[in-house]
Amino acid sequence: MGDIIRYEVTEGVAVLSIDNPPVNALSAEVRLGLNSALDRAQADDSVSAIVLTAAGRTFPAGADIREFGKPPVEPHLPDVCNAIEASSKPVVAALHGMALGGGFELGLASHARIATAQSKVGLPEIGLGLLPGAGGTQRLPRLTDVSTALSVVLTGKPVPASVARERGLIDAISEGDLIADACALARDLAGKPPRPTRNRREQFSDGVGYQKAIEEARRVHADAPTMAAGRAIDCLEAAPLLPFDAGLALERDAFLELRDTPEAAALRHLFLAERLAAKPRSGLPAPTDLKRVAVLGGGLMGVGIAVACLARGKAVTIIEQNADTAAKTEARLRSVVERSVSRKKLPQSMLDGLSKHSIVTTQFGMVATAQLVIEAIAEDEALKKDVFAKLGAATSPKTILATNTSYLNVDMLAQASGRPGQVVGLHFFSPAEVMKLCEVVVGKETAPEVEATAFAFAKSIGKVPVRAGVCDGFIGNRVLTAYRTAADYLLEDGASPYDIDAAMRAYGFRLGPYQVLDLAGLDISWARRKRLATQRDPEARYVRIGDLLCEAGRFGRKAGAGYYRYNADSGKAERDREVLALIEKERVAKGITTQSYSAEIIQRRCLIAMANEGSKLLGEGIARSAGDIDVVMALGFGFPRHKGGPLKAAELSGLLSVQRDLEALAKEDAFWTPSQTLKHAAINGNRFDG
Ligand code: 3H9
Repeated sequence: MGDIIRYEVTEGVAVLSIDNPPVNALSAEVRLGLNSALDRAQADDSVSAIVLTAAGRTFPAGADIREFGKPPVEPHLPDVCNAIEASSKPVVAALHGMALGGGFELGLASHARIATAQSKVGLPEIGLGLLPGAGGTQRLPRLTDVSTALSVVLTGKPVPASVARERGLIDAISEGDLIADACALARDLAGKPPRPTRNRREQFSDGVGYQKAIEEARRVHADAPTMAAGRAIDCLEAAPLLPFDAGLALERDAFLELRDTPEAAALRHLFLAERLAAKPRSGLPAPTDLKRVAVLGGGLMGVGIAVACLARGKAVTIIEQNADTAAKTEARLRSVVERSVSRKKLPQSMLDGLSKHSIVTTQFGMVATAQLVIEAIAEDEALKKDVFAKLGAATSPKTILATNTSYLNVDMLAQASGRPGQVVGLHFFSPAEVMKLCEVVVGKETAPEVEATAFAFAKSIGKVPVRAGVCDGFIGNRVLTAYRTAADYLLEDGASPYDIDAAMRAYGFRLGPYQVLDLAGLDISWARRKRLATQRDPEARYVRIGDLLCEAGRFGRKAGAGYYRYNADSGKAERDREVLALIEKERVAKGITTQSYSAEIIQRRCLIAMANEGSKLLGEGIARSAGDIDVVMALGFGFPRHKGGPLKAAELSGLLSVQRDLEALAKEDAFWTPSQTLKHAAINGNRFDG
């Protein structure tokens, strides 16, 4: 037995401590070590009870996710759990930190569970397209009521210790020394007959009520994006009906089936990719801890950024142009903070002491007091250049100057500041106090310490930073533009906006591309198209339908009409014949012979357009990895998580087939020309990511 499991006996209790940083994931080595330690404790005559605990910041946070793509190695986690439960000496699980997934299942198999007051327990497997596969679906409903069991398994949300105690998920809370309290509990149990969880049936006394709850859960989760919810409900349903070991076998089969689905592979990919994306490049200097932030411009975006900073204890100054806009910004700030307090994202004390933590001012010179200035003014090139020149003059050489631009050239703004090394892009997504994504746009001259600090800052305010190079639209908006182009081609060639939206919703997006455009306002993308008109290749295909709608005053939801018409009373989006007529007129004018497209073709065209653009970003060095692009699209643009992001989805569908589809389409239009990066990955049979 190596150091991965520490074994110590104190006053007749063997304390088994798992030591596998960072989160004590239950790798093959840990499972093997646990089995041997349990055997040793059984054979040790000086031991009358066992405490199972873990070193470091947390009790195991689950099975080792990195092992799931590989062939399973014995002993399997369900066997370790069974060995704990079968121990003739009582086992007490001492939980701290986040006892999740397989970690909590070790606890459920133990004879008692005690936890620190700050800890949480839970079964988050659903978020990985899985179900608890080490007895969780059979043991949990034996310890708690059926609705709690369903909620823990189907929401995957960790439960705070106090609630877990109330609901029977744990037996006691330790307010003092967790291990000492666990040992005392273990000694107490040593004199009593063992009470394995598998033998408990008191939660099953109301069979009809149990079944009703199961049926209701089945109804609510009928449209769940993966099979995991349905399978988990099947297993929970079986718990009172099948002998325990048969229930375990059912759960194991379902777990293995789910583990091998593309959805689980996609969700696992995103879990790991989000963590990889957030790591800055190796070799960067240590970051500076930024505590004082100035936000330039208190529009919706600026205020959202300010609130995200306030939520993580930064002192924030918002700079406004004049007294009138400052008053509006102050009101907006208060209302966003109020909303965050009501959603329990901020404490009431933040609202009560808002003026202590934040200042809204019209004095531009206040930027000098900040370590980081984030520019969040209107997307106007001349205005931003002017502001960066002023910022360069008004701040110290150490101040970091960030722009929240969505499209503009960060290098150009950096030059305007006169201090290009200090300039970086921090591209937030609206509403910035909620959305987790932040593209960190590193310019040609951005200093390494500025890059490192920008990453650390984004993480410190709860965002997932993703590194992007400078180009029009960075990662997310470049891929989005390709998605919209593919959709527009389909639109002009015969599909209706309603068909396209429905197809993409069926794929898993919450809203289709035209619903999103209507929501954002069609005038925004129109203005950008007009700005870029002179740079457009005159030979390239150009779909004018969006422009024609704008010319007709149809700016989207805010104007009551866009691709949809919005019911004046209910605000409901309705299909509009006028739009269909406008599109048809355009097709006739261009001499297009229309075709009909199935939902599958619409989904495929949109996916391969996004994947192709993503692989161009890789080839150009704008994105660091395919995983980074997937993270941007999933966190910032609603790409369905269970598909893993455009590049993972393309990889799962076979890169060679994506390559062939693109080549066939490229015969008609150069937009579809496959990127070299994709070509090489496809030809070599490589995957984008490991
Ligand atoms: C399961 O248990 C199946 C069983 O039912 C049945 C089996 C038969 N494995 O998130 P962080 C790494 S399924 C491997 O940045 P935080 C993570 O990649 C599992 N690695 O920290 C990162 O590595 P690195 C069910 C894992 O403080 C580092 O730990 N469990 C695992 O923000 C720090 O992670 C879950 O789904 C893992 N299971 O959050 C829980 N977990 O430093 C998944 C983490 O190299 N984990 N890592 O980048 C979490 O939710 C969060 O990590 C946690 C900590 C809340 C624990």
